[in-house]
Amino acid sequence: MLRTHYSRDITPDDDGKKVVMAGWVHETRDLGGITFLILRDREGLVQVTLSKKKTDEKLFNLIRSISRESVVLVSGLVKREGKAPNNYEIIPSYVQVLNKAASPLPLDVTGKVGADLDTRLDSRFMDIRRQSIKAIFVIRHHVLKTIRTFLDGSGFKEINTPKIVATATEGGTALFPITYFEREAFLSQSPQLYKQIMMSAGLDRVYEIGPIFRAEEHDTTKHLNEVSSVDIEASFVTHKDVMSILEFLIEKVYSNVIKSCKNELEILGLQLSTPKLPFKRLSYEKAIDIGDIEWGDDLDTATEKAIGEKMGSHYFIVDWPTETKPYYTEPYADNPEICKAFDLMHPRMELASGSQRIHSHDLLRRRIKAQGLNPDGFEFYLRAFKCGMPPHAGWGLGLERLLMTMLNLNNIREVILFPRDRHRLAP
Ligand code: AMO
Repeated sequence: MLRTHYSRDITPDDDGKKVVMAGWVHETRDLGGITFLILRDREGLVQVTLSKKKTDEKLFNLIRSISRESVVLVSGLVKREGKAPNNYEIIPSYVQVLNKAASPLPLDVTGKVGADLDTRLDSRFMDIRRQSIKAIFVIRHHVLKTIRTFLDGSGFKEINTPKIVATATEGGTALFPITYFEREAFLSQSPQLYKQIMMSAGLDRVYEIGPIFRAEEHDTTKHLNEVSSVDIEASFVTHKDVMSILEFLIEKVYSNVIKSCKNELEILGLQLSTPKLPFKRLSYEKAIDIGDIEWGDDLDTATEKAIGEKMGSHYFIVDWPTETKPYYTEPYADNPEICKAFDLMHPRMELASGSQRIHSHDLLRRRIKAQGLNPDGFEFYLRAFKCGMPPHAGWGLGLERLLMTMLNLNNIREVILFPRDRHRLAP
């Protein structure tokens, strides 16, 4: 390893210690007799101080002329210094330029010069060098880690299902067709059918964290064409059980981010509080009353906003009209007009949807037909229902929506490294 310490690993008590640090030249400040090189690594900033009198002339001149964002290695002694970031500085004995950065740069990493989102996304590698942007992805890492730990602890096994598929899963949602040798195939809209098949396989509780592809032509601040989805499916449970799992998970994600990401939240200027459990349950019937829309209508953005303002915090919408939900959703036996489906809502938008699934082969086949789909295309899926399919339920949660609402960001593109949207296919 080239470095011995990250900037955060050092404290003023390390005064006199010899360290090797590596990173980017954030800034240089030339005060004549003294030059400060502000070195940046993933964890923060460190001040490297060179005095003209005490430094080798060649080294002093090299640092004065070094271009911003060049990559350097600094070897030197730690010195307690109250005026420096984190109250210490480095007195270097050796500086090596590992790679010189071109100038001018496409973005200003210090954040003094603003840039619009498109420019930032075009140069994402530079954008993420900014501490406030990097903080989002450190938090994203902690959210994913929390989800995995929580689901592992609740008896779920992580699975991976194919992303190249032959059938639509979510009915109305548009598909991306691809050429698969001589045949037409699609990018997967959801692991739905495969996670259900795993219930017949007896894995009992599964989860997947992976991409889903939606070809909808949305160009909004909350839609992407490639989304990171957290999916679960569980056997011998009801939709109410998986709703509890979902709300406990959301609570855990918030509380773990508050605990593990203090520094990142401070950089982002955020004070998070954990949402209170249990989340309120609002029936679809009451929701359309608040939103002033018709039975059978989907909730548009304005309606979601109106209801969200009234609800104030996370909530579930339950008991949806059967016709509005996918074929795999189980209708109530005593009132088949409505079904055992739920959406998890943040006051700003939908975060997740799920349901009790139909586990009867015959009913499922009828529902596929009733939605105008051809059951022949679903044979690989229907077969699993003929040979011992337990009752089961599950949900899919949009990771980017969870993050953007938690971090109070306006645009979903802020929380994904390389967004895919209507206009963006690179980088
Ligand atoms: P659904 O289609 O509601 O359900 O998707 C689940 C969640 O995924 C997120 N999401 C999106 N986020 C950003 N941009 C998009 N274009 C987008 N599309 C979906 C949302 C949404 O709530 N198979 C079911 C889940 C299940 O029942 O298990 C499904 O895919 O946060």
